[in-house]
Amino acid sequence: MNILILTGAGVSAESGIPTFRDANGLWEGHAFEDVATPEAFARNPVLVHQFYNERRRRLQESDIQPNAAHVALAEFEQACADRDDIRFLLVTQNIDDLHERAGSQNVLHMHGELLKAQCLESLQTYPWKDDLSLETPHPDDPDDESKRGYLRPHVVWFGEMPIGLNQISEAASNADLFLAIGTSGVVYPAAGIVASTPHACRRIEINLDATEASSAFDETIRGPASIEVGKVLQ
Ligand code: BV8
Repeated sequence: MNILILTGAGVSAESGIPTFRDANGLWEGHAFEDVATPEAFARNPVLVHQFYNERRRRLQESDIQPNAAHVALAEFEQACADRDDIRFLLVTQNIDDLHERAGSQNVLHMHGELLKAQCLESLQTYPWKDDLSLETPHPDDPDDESKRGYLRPHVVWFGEMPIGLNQISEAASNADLFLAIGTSGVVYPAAGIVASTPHACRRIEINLDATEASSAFDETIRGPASIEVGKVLQ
């Protein structure tokens, strides 16, 4: 039994992290595509760093905690790990660490991670909880003034190649069960995963509202992830 689960911003909504749609794709007057793109970073790195510094700080505030959906997914992963006849993969579009904080061991962040930084030169990533700026010393060479500001958020921007696409398409093409949770099915290639599952795969969508992808699913469950995910996975 091969199980593939895809989560989106809706799974973190009840933890207090606004979804992309709730923010109407706008942040302080900037369209995400104008802030979350490599061109935006080249044009205005200070603004883009500010955008992610604010989100990184907010994510680490004490009131932001995993919710029952994150916990149910972590417990389900553990139950699958104890069975050698089940292969399980959790793919998330989210850049928060709430799946990990709920206990999920093996999370594929296809759009990157807010709590990591990436070197613009080596592309190496580093765990990162602080602000980033053009003055940030390089972790491997903190005394080398010429290497300040070499770090970017380890986040996949619009127009950039998502992470793990080969692993995701391999899991999708072999899936017996595909569960999409809290995603509007707007952003590709994540939104296209459901279409690459085999005909025999059972496709279930758990989402508050109907989405652009709903018609591709065998079953659509309308309701909050914190309630519906546990019911489906039990
Ligand atoms: C790519 C990190 C090429 C950043 C994100 C023009 C130029 C370039 C590209 C494109 C273009 N036009 C189209 C594209 C493709 C583009 C795209 O899809 N654009 C959209 C806007 C049309 N995609 C890309 O650019 C991707 N890269 O195409 O590269 C390529 C492709 C393949 C192979 C080689 C090369 C890269 C996309 C990744 C962008 N980065 N995140 C950051 O976060 O700052 S995307 C970002 O928005 C999130 O990560 C997330 O993925 C997305 C939001 O989607 P959702 O997670 O679905 O969230 P949303 O708010 O939309 O929906 C939440 C849902 O939850 C709602 O339906 C709501 O009803 C529900 N909900 C709410 N509360 C609850 C709930 N459900 C249950 N319970 C609740 N309580």
